Amino acid sequence: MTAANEFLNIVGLINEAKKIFVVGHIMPDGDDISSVLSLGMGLQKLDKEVSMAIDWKIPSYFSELEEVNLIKTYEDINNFEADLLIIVDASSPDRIGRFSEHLNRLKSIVIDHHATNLYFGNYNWVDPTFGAAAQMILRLNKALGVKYDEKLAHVNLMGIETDTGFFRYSNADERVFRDAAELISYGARPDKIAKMILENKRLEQFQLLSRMIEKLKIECDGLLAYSYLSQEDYETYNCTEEDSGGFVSEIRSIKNVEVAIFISEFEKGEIHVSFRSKDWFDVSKIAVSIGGGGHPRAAGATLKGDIEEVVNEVVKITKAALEDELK
Ligand SMILES: [Mn+2]
Repeated sequence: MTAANEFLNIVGLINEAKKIFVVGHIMPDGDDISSVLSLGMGLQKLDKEVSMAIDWKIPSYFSELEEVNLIKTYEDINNFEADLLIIVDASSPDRIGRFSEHLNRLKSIVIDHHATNLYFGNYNWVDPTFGAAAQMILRLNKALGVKYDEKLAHVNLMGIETDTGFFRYSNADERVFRDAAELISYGARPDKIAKMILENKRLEQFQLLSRMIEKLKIECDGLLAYSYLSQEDYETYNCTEEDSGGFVSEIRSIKNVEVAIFISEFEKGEIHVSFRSKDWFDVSKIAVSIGGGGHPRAAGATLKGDIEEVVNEVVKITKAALEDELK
């Protein structure tokens, strides 16, 4: 099945469906929230009955965007019946949290741009050439005949802007700029998105950042940099996981660093590993090898165990892979 055929199948299925359930991934980022909202709001314009949901708390800096209130939690939803379950920006069933319970029961569509996608829906439109899942939603909405207004364009642009690192990463290709320009022509405001996400930090976040920098270590002649925060660190600075959202990118921003790792313990024994690379090292392979997924330049995994042990193990695996590449 080619991606183009699968796209046409999906358009047909959505046209036929009346009640549609749109689900994003746990630890939602800007692209995920944007994709859920853009698809959900688009389908509402077509008079579909839509539920939008994510099994995770939405980071508070997104709350400036009033549309995020449309996204329900697992607990909010008491009727899971739908003609279609559409999953966006998620590469594997565990990424949708408890909503994965409905995978075998409802007809499901997966729309994603992660090369590590497991094709876990009944229909899967997966295309890693897109910088953001939100670009795929733009195409889907247009194929469905959705008319864009300012609000829809604005939430749709958020995913493209955030997943390309505000148009700085290598995935910010010509198509990204064309899609962004189109959404801006409908009224989206890239400056407002950047301000909401980049210039909206709590003071406690800076104290947590300083703790992260204290614990920073450099290996492999400066090519690998990593740090971690334990549950105690978060407690000390009165912070939650959302406060450390950009830390892995801060680590990558160090001169000559190719691979950055940031490891955080949100809950005791529940550990999230984030990988980033700058130019050539494929971090998605490391992430997959420890049960996660992602892109060559940005990937992650969630593990259970003792934080210090996880840090040692993850650094050991990454060092070995990096040294192997350098041979
Ligand atoms: Mn994405």
